[in-house]
Amino acid sequence: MVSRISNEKIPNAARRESSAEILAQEIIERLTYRIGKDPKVAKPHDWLTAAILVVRDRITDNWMESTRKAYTDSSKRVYYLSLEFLIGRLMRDAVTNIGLMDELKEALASFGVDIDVIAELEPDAALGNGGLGRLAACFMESMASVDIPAYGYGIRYVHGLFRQQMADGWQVELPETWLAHGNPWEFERRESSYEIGFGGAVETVNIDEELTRYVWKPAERVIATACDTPVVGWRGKRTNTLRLWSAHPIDPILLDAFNAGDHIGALRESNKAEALARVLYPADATPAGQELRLRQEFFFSSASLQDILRRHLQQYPDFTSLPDKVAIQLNDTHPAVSVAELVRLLTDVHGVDFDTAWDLARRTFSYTNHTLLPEALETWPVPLFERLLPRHMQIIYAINAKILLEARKLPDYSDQQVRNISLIDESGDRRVRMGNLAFVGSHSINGVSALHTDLMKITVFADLHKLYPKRINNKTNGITPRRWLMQCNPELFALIRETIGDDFMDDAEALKALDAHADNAVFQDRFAAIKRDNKVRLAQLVQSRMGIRIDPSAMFDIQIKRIHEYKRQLLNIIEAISLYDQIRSHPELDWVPRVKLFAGKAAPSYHNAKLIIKLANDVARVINNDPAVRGLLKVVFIPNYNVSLAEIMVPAADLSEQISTAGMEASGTGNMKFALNGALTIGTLDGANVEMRDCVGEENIKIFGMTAEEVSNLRQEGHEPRAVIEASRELSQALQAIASGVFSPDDRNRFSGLIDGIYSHDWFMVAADFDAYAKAQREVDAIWTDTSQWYGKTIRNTARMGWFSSDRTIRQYADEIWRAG
Ligand code: B1N
Repeated sequence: MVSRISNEKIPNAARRESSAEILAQEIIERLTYRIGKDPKVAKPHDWLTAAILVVRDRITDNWMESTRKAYTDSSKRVYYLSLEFLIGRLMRDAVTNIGLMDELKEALASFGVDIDVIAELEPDAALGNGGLGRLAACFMESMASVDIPAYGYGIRYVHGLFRQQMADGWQVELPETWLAHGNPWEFERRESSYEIGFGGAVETVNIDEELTRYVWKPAERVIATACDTPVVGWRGKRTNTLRLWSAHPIDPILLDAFNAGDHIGALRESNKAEALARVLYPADATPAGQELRLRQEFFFSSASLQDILRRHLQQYPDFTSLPDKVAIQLNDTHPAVSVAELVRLLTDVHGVDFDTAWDLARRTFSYTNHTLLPEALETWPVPLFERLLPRHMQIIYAINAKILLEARKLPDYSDQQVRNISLIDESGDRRVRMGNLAFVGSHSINGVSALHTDLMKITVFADLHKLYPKRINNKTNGITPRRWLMQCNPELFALIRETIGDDFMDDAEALKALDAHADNAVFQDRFAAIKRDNKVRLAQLVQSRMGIRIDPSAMFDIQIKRIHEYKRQLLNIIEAISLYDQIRSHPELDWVPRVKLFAGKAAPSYHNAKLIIKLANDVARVINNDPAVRGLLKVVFIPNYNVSLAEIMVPAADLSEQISTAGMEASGTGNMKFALNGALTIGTLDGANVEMRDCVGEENIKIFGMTAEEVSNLRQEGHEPRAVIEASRELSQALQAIASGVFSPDDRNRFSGLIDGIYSHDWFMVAADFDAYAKAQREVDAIWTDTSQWYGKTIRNTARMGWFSSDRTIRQYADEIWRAG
């Protein structure tokens, strides 16, 4: 095992006395008095819990200090509202950040406990679906690391994202139970509880001629209770709070009903309340439009805002200073109902007049858009919205009236444009447009990559952009280099440190210094040896989990992300089939041995995505059992992709697949993780790939395929995929093989829907981009064959990816949007 980051090398002034012996004593103390276990009979889980309690207690002083300081300095606080936080395991993160890894390891070893073994027992907190949720987690770590007083607000789901199992190659979803052994990280805050209402009616009280007050009388009420997890920044500089809400009934049991013998009915309220925080919607950029989802959105928005206003009033006399002391970032439209809720709380509860409340709200909120996919843009049927949130519906109408009036004043604004910016979509059954609500309620609207931001201005928000031309701005996503380099790739981290010193640990852009070593043969050998070790580790995982042997000297070609048609796993699979055909036709040629690895979950209701998983597994079975390509090609779909699996797969990749249809992936963040860990990217000019090319240099990334503009033009002109397919022998053969049941002899028509889609409309440009992709893959093979060229490029990727640190992203948010920190 490589030495992890040690204490003496990472000074931490605020740290207590912390030799291994002292930590060992503390562990025994927690084991005995908090867990109630005799060390002689303690199970691995007990040791993990004891270790976490020690770490947590160590963080707590700093946590209180951070909270106090924000108060005494009257600092502006940042609130990140997100329905998802995909945090993964926390122990390694916390321990590295406070610089206690070596001591903790030694302390546990003195009891015969291996830290790597117990660390694996920590459940992966999967309170998110994919990129959006993982970004929120990276941001939490970076906000603490760059010393910004911040709170994350979300829901404490009892069940996070489902566990994926394969049954005969099909995805099967099983419930995930991350809380089964309790959660030693969190503190329940019973005193921070708020009532959340639903339904009912609005009463009007006429105070005088001029003034009317509105009182919402909800029909249902539940209690939101806070649960806090500390988030410690790099070098323990600051510790922020992730505050997740759980839901409880006001009356745990309806005694009247119980006494009347209705034992089930007595619990109905309780079950209904607890359903709110029961499960994460497994939708990633796919529609989740059900009533429970809107309830979840309002539940956590309202609880968070009540908490924010309470904290503000504790410190300041009134709300005039709200925008100066509070910045609320809306992570996509999921918390957009907050705009109406803040106006309601300020007016109806705190007596602020409507215009002032609206002005305060707009100066306090900012909104991040994460997707342009029309099916992912949230809208709610007006009748549902009105029934669940009658007062909010009134407020939305009032806001809409203001906005539409403003728009009408623009001279060259058409009726159609006015209809487009309305908060109500009237084109069919009337719906509330959450994107427009978030936009008009915010002073800043940002996209997550340069291309995505440009596209926002000419697509979904074109007409709002015209009305408010200064509001849209870009904040290209980032990743935390602590988790995605230091922790997941300790050997590479140690090599970099030895080669260029420690500066990059506090400023990822200092990785640039590695550039000077990119062509050095000795350095290349060491870099390559580390990559190999990481590949061996992944190969062992594949062998032990799936019984499949893969050769670490082959090129590891990896695509890991949610399964979605626009991400084009299908393009990758079809290319694998085509390669398989070519190897069999020309066994005499020098093929580069490849292992194509996939992992990712499909939304349970997304038919085609599930079919793509089945196809990957069917193709894998045929290829992996064919002696003709033995040693040259393997295809593996690893089940149950999650953050912990990513931490093993990312450092083991030679080739990173970032091949979405241009214009459809808002940013991507996996792309950044791979390149930072020394993989070559094969990708389209989509999302942040564009900026990655600018940073690493176009000779160090393999870009192929149509641009976003070309995609848009071709769609407008009318794409004729059939002609394209007929012109490509490789593509037609691969498609015919799938369509004729070569990979599904038990059900020949299994994939006809998928293939028909490509022939008939090819919306995702799989056919249109196929030849360019296949050619790019063969060019990648050629680079691979020249080892020094390969490592020259991949080392330069590591060296030049520093800008994609989420510390940089967060500094930009802080300087340009929040004006905090
Ligand atoms: O957000 C990531 C981006 O890097 C990805 O490109 C983008 O696809 C992802 C509804 C979403 N966009 N939209 C979602 C998630 C859950 C849900 O219920 C939409 N996720 C993204 C970070 O910016």
